This record gives sequence, C-alpha cells and structure tokens, in this order.
Amino acid sequence: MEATKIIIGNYKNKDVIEYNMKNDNGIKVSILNFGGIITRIMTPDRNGNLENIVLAYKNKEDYFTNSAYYGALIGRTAGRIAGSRTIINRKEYEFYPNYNPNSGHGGKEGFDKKIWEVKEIISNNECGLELKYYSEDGEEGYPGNVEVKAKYILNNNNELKLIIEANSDKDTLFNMTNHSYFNLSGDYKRDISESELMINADEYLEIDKTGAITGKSISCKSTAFDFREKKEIGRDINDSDKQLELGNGYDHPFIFNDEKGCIVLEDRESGRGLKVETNNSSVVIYTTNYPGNKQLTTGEMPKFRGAICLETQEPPIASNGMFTMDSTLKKDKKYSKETKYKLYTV
Ligand code: G6D
Repeated sequence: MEATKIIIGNYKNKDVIEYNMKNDNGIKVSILNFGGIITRIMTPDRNGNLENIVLAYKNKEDYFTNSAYYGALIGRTAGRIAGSRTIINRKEYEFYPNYNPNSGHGGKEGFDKKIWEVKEIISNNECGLELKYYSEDGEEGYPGNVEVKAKYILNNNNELKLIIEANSDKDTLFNMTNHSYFNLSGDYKRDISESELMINADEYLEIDKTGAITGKSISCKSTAFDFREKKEIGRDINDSDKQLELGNGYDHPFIFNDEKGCIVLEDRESGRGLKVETNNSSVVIYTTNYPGNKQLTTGEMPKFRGAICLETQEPPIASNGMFTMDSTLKKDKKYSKETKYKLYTV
C-alpha cells in the first residue's frame, strides 16, 4: 500500500489537497478533501494498461463549480426534493430550488462544495481517508446539527468501500451518495453505449417533466429499463419510451429486489468490470444526458452518453411525499450506509 498527497489549489482560504492511494496490485485511487471528490480510479484493462475509469476535470478549479457533480459526495440529500419543500414533525421546510421547481443534490452549496476534515488511514492491507464534516442546524434549510463521517477504503482485494455515517440532534433529512461518472473503456476512449449493465431491480421510479419522482413504481420487465440480465446500455436507450424522453436517457431510481443491492458494469472491449454492492435500497442511474462543457483530463470535452453514474442512495422524496421517511434521520439515531466498488478484469 502506498499513499501520497499534494496541494492542488485553494478554496475559501483553505488548501485543496488530492490524496493518492495505490494498492499492492497497482490499482490507484485519488480523492480530494474538497467534496470528497474521486478524481481517479486507475484500473488495468485485460492487457494491463492502467487507465482512469471515472470522468475528471483537466483544470482542478472546475471542481469548485462542478455543476455535473463529478466524483462528489452528495448531501445532505441526493436527487431532487420535489417542490423544494417537505414537512418534518408538522413543520414545513423549504430548500433552495436549484433544480427549479425542485431542490437537488443538497441545494445551492451542498456537501460537494465543502472542505472536509481528513484523517489518513493506512495499513498493510488497506489505505484510505476518513472525511468529516459538521453541517450546522439550518444549513441549506435542513434542521439539525449533523456530524457526517465518510470513509473511503481501498484494499488489496481491489475493492473501494465508501462507508458513510451520520447523526443529528434534531429529526432531519439525510440521504447521501457518491456521484462518480464511470466509463470502463479507460480514459474515455469510447462512450458507454456498448458497456453492459446489470441491476438486480424489478422496478424503477417514474419521473415527471421536472425530473422529480412521482412516487409511482413501474415494472422494468420487458422495457428499456429491464437490466435484470446484463444488457448493453445503448441497446434500448433510444426506444420511444415516455420515461426515457422525460429523462433524455436513464435518469431514474431503480429499486433493488433485496437488501443487498447489486449492480454490474462491464466493458467487453477493455475487459474491465465493476461490481457495486450496497445496503442502500435504490440506485439512480444517470447516463450523462446533459454533458457539461468543462475539459476532461484527456483534453476532450465531455460527451453525451460519455459515462454512467451509479448513485446508490435511498429513493428521493417524491411529489406525492412518498419516500420522505426513507430520507428521514431521526434525532440521535445513526445513519449508516456502505457501498462497495469491486474492480476486476474479465
Ligand atoms: C441532471 O437530472 C440529472 C441529475 O440526475 C444529475 O445528477 C445531474 O444532471 C448531474 O440534472
């Protein structure tokens, strides 16, 4: 195990540091103290070529705006809060409508735009970071003082684990994710159309024209959303399907069939594979339907369908109020979620 770090910039008079880790098999992961952002996951293709499988900006300053949330920890709540409002204990709370009329990904300045306090972890078989952030009562309109701890751990089984824990001194909303954009071709050589995806989900959640979920579940069976068997992402993505039209692609939560959520992403040409397991009950699949306009590390501009986000989380709060309890963190209760990214070559 190796771990280094380098100051790459400054944000609101604080150093922005990139932490670089390498396991004994040569897998490399880089993470910023800013937003807990993953900037690199370097894995070998079947010929041993080590390439980055997540989108990353060429200019590190672009992470300070990062409207596409590349690599970022998202919180207090991932996804859209429909109508930018909810009721907790008979009191209405309003949030910043950055996804008008909805509030998205923690509001105007969510966890992805915060400097996290970092403790480095290293032992013979794992290395990583423990990132802490204290979100004050009323931050972005959310009640409760919340202590958040997010741990990234890379081990010699070629697994990257993200373990997030939190507690609040008031009933509040809390539902985090990581918003990395995966492209297993390596250094974005190809788009994701020919990558294959499997999701153990029989149902997905309907979105409305604003992108918020309505609360209605739809069966994936025999539709473009059916990934119960491994299928090329591009096979049905252009089907004439109202939900694909509303999302301009996949931009939907999929509800896992059991408590062990599982997603498999594989790229035949490179031989790279990624298996994601989580104790979250859903995953938002987003197929870069609105590519940003900030240069990538290869000098190229992001492409439509250039990567896929696997945002493991609880379902966002629907326009009919469904799933509010799934995002609720009760006073002095513990939020604890884990997502494991297993990297392999076929
Ligand atoms: C778009 O609707 C999508 C979101 O789901 C995604 O997280 C964001 O782009 C980056 O707004």
